[in-house]
Order: sequence, then C-alpha cells, then structure tokens
Amino acid sequence: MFARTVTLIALLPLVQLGQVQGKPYGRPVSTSPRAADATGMHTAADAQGRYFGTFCDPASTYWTDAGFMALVDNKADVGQLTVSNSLKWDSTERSQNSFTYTNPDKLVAYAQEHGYLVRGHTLVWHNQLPSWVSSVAQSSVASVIENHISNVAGRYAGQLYAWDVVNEPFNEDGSWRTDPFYNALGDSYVTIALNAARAADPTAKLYINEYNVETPGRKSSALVALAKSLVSAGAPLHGIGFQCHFVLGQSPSTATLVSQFEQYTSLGLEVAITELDIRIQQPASSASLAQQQTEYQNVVAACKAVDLCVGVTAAGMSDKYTWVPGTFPGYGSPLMFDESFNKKPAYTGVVDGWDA
Ligand code: 9MR
Repeated sequence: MFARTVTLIALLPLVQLGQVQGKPYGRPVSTSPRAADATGMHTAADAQGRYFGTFCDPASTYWTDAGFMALVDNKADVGQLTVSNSLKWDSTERSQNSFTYTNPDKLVAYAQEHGYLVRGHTLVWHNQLPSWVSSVAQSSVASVIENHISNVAGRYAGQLYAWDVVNEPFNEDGSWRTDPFYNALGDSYVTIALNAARAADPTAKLYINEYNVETPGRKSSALVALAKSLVSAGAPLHGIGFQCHFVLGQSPSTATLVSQFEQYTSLGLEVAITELDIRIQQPASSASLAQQQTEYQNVVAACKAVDLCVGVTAAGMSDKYTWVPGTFPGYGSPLMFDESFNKKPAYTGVVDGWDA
C-alpha cells in the first residue's frame, strides 16, 4: 500500500496529466486494439484509451482505513480520482476570501506521486455552500464567483484533468435552479464561471456535471440546449459529466445512454460518467447482485461505445463507504466491492463493460 504521506512535490506546470502519462484522454480514441488480459477495472478501461476511477477524499474516514485504501491504491482498478467533498465551496472558502486547501493538497499530491488523473469537483454548486454566499449583494455575485474560482482552480492549475465547473444547474422539470448565482445573474453565471476557470487553469477540461440527464426528458433537453448555446457562443466548455446515480432495475440501456452522450459529442464535446453507483433495495440478494452486474456492464459499455466518452468514475469503491443509505433509506449495496472489500459481481460487470 502506498504511504500517503504528503510528499512535497514541485508544482511543476504539467500538461494535462493524461498527456503527461501518454494517454489520449480527452480526445477521440479509435477502436484501439484491446490489450490482452486487461483484468482490472482501470486496465480494461486503459486498453480502450479511457480511465476508470473513483470518488476519494482525505477528509473521509476511509482515508485511514487500510483495507479500503488498498482498493484505491490498486492501479489495475483505479486510474483516476475525484475529490468528493474537499474542493466544494463549504470546504475551500468557508468564510469570504479565506481559503483552505489541506485535504485537496493531500489528494493531489498523492495522485501526482502515484500517477492518477484528478477531476476537481466542484466550483459552483447550489449545495454545500457556506451561508455567507447567500448574503452577498447581487451586484457582487459575479466577482465573488470569479474570486473563488481564480483562487481554487488557480491553485491546481496544470494538475487536474478536468473541473466540474458548474454542478447540477437544473431542476427536474428543466427549469433553472434558483440559487444565489442564478438569482443574481440569470444563466450568465455559467459563462462567467467557465471563463473564470479557463483564466485560472488553461489546461484543465471544463465540464458541466448533472444527474438525471441519462434518459430523455425536460432536464436532459435543458442541458442539451445550454450546451448548444455555450458551444455556439464559443464559451470554454469541453465536456458534460453524467453523474449516473441509478436505482437497480431503472438504469438506462446501453443504447439510451449512447444516444444521450451523442447529443453532446455531436457538438464536439467530450462526456464522462462522473459518479456511477447503482443502488439496490435492501436486503440485497444473489439475484439483485447479478442484475447489478448486468447494469454496471451496460453503463460502462455505453462509455466504451462512444469515442468521446473519456472515462467512468464510480461514486466510491466499497459498500462500506457510500452516501446512499443516508440519503435513500432502505437502499444500499451500490458499488463494486462489498463492506468487507470483497469483489462483487458488479466488479466483473465493469471489466466486461470495457471488454465487450
Ligand atoms: O459523495 C458526497 C457525500 O460525501 C456528501 O456528503 C454529499 C453531500 O451532498 O455529496 C456527495 O456527493 C454529491 C456530489 O457532490 C454531487 N452529486 C450528488 C452526490 C451525492 O449527494
């Protein structure tokens, strides 16, 4: 297991980590020949020129759980990490213009030392916002966004593969969330945030990240319209993140997901699956775990089928550490390893999704 001491690493200006590692992430990959014996979740992805990764955060109790971190340390299964909480506004700028980076620094240093791609999550989101942001005069909201992004994205310039610049802008009916950003600036806050992120970090891919846009509907249509508008205006938008938080039995087919992805890749944008989990009504059974394997395979196969789908990030590795039961009572078992860190059938589903 890697020692996770924070190693002082010169913050050398890095070209995108993917290119530094010689991987073609972020650009169309041809039907690259499949590597022989790609057995891990990331080795199978890498054989297709993509990545497989997971949410990970030093602020979480699992960071000192050796059994769990052995899963993250296994480069055959994990090639990318997303900071799941410590880069959110309530962690980085808890009070105005006072910034804290202890845990993101630790994660980025660990990733650089051991060769993981890193996704930053997230710069502008209605949730996990410190209360002071809601008290900012509307005339100052743009400068508050720009200052936040300049500081946070600027600190990691050249070190991240991508940022979720804007997270979850829409309501389920496709209307805009009425958060402090939209209330002050209308939909222009998105362009303001993207431009600020581009200025702060010229190399990271800039994403809008959303959930419940994996099937056709008003929310999906709203996001497609936003993407088209931003692309036609020349805004620095590079990708769309599909969170993919699914309920067993209700996850989309491979064909449906491919169609949803292609609404963006047809605009020249890349896509990524950014928070994949498939929750099961408890207690899980051998039948539901087998179905979960099939659904994981279907979802990963959709990414593989779309050249501009650059990778899949799961919302964790083990059922021991997941947000699901606390948010969806009666549901659990959403991930690829069980609570004792044993592989579940879902693990095989991921590998087979890349190898299909
Ligand atoms: O994984 C995150 C969990 O640790 C937090 O407690 C939770 C707070 O809302 O947020 C989880 O991640 C969210 C992500 O940032 C955005 N998509 C929805 C995820 C679940 O809420």
